Amino acid sequence: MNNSQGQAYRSGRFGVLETHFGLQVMFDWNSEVKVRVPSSYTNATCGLCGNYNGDKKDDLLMPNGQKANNPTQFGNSYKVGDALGCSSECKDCAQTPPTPAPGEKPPPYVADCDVITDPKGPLGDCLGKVDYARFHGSCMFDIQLNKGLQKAACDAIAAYVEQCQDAGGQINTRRKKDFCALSCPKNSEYSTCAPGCPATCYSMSAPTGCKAACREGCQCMPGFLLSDEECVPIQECGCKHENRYYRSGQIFYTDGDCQLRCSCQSGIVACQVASCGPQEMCSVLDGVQRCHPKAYSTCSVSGHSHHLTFDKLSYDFQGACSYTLVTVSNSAALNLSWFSVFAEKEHVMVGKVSTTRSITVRVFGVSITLEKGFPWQIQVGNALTQ
Ligand SMILES: [Ca+2]
Repeated sequence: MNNSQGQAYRSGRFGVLETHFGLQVMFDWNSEVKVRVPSSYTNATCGLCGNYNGDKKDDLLMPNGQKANNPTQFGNSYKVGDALGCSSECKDCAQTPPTPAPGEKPPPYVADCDVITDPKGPLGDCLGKVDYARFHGSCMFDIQLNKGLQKAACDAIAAYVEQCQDAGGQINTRRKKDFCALSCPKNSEYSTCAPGCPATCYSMSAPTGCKAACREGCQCMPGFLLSDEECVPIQECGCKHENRYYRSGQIFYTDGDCQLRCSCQSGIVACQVASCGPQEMCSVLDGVQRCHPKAYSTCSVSGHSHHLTFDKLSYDFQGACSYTLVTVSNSAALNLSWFSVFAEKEHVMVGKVSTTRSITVRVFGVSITLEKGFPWQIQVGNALTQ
């Protein structure tokens, strides 16, 4: 995928793939997936995300056009392949966390949460500033629910650290290679106290008068600046045009009715005459004026396989194979770009529930994969990139 076809970027805890025709796929490398399509795809999709025709009652249609009797039959009808250990149903579907019997000792791994309550530990300064008991309680709950999975404790501790830093608390290095290690995106590095308002390509320095508390997290390495969400070498910063910042490669319009299409290339803005498509309108969205689809709809899969279709039907499907989340059913007739989004799911918690293991997007003849366990990495074809 080249710059004019779309882009991949990081947004908070999500990796985002976005194409020029408005498809947006987000994955948190863990369990949450969001697929957003523009309204031009109305009545032109099929898959676990439904047919996007505005009616949630007919979303459980199988590829043969028949209505499925239940979500399991529906889910299986979009199965595209078998993964290792793949099975279509859970043995004993239950969603509740384990509760220890009265008098039973908690398992030893709950000690991962003790960094929260340790007055001599790296978070000792937080004790008097934040309701530490509440955070310690949710940390213990989460790690038990996940049967000792360290990441559950790490997420709970990160939430505690965030509150603590907001309250003016100071933390010392607490992440180690074997405990809650954090991998930072390209050109950035971990800091216990990264600037709350970092320097960007637009400002070239931290905004003056910024009082935001510093944050544990990733910060751009020396010589790099934030260009939107990405750390880029200073010389690869985008363009400043009429007091606005545009990323290198970004397309935008500066007139009121999108008749002048501009792009930022190597710090230089070039413009040409243009107009919006029939399903689009010229408007300002997220601070940028350009041709936008008249509407969007988002389908999601979250947590333990809770599905929500484009038409807002919600259902649970615990299959653990590969499935088509969405593909274009009518691309030639409506002159739409073709794409497909596949999810590979796996069983967790002794097969009781399933969760998303990887997401693959096929578009413009390439296959792009985001896989759990490889945070901040994206596989394009056979090549792994950051
Ligand atoms: Ca529908």
